[in-house]
Amino acid sequence: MNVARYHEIGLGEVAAKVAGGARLSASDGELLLTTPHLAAVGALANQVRERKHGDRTYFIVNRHINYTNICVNRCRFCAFSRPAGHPEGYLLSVDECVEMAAGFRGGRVSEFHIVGGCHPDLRLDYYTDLLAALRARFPDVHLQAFTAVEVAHMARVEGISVEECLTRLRDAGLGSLPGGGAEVFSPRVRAELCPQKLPGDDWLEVARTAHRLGIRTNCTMLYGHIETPAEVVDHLLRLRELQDETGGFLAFIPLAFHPENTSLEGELPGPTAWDNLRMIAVSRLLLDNIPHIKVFWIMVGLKVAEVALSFGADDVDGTVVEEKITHSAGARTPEGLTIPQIEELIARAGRTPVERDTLYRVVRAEESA
Ligand code: V47
Ligand code: SF4
Repeated sequence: MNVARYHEIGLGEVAAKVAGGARLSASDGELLLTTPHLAAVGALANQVRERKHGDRTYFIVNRHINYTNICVNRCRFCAFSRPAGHPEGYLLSVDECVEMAAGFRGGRVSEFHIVGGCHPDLRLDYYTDLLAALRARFPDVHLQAFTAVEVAHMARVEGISVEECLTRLRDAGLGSLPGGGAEVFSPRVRAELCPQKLPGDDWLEVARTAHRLGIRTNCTMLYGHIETPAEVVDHLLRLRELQDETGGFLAFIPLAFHPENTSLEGELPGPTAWDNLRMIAVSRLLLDNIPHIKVFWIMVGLKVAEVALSFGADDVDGTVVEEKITHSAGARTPEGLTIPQIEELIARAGRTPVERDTLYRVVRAEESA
């Protein structure tokens, strides 16, 4: 798309900033979220994506372990959790988690992604025993475990600071934190959808503390519900500010809301493919200091994931195998992909698959295979 065309559709100033590598403002962000010219927004994001990563598209061989669905929070958008005492509530013992992980070990795995609800009674020993047992059994597998929300919850139950809690988790084997629980930082959205959840400021503070301790983390935003463009921009810019301060975020993952089986089913339809592509593109453009934008294929579907690789995304997450959070909420995607399937998805989109580890070190690239 040429410069004159960007001017014609009102994106001339933003296009000039993107071409010159200048930082975009909040009002640029709102413009990108509201312009009808999605293809232009995608083309701008693709410029940044290719400048940073060329054709390279990352994936990881990982497995998800959801140790409990029992949660004190009861977020309105969640179909996964159950209150304590509910017949469908479950809590896996440490041995059961290790057994599950061992069952996954048919092939090579480089990461276990471990998240669950905020269980009312579990003490810190459970979490540290779980990490230590997995580390002892699978010393070469990175443990990406517990969102900032879970960490703050376990620190509160244990009566210790978040710093102390993270230190003990790290000493037991924690490698990094996944990015969940951020939702939208806006107090209005949180009051409406997840009033009991950790406030946005506190989520950022847990991430700040983790980064100070040398623990890398991801970050996310749940979109496609009641958020406004201004609230999306505010969320992204607060992440960008923290990244300027710490440099600790590895990747940003926009999470597409799935309404089925939640209390919002029938009230909200969830995002369209158009919304999904726009959110990938806008996050690539605003988050100039976060290295990777991940399209979580489980949430947006395989076809949108392919297109997203030309709208700013450079990572498709992983093989996963068993996914409960989005599938409880009606996702129609498979629960996992094999390595050849994920490589094919990336190749079909005209990109080069690169298998990475959690910290984005290259495990295997097609060029060198
Ligand atoms: O924190 C809950 C969200 C998150 C729904 O860090 C929902 O690499 C959609 O954070 N529809 C968990 N989303 C998943 C997550 C994640 C996923 C993949 C990779 C990474 C990473 C992180 O899912 C929760 C919440 O924000 N969520 N319910 C729902 N109905
Ligand atoms: Fe609990 Fe997380 Fe579900 Fe909220 S989204 S109810 S914190 S499991």
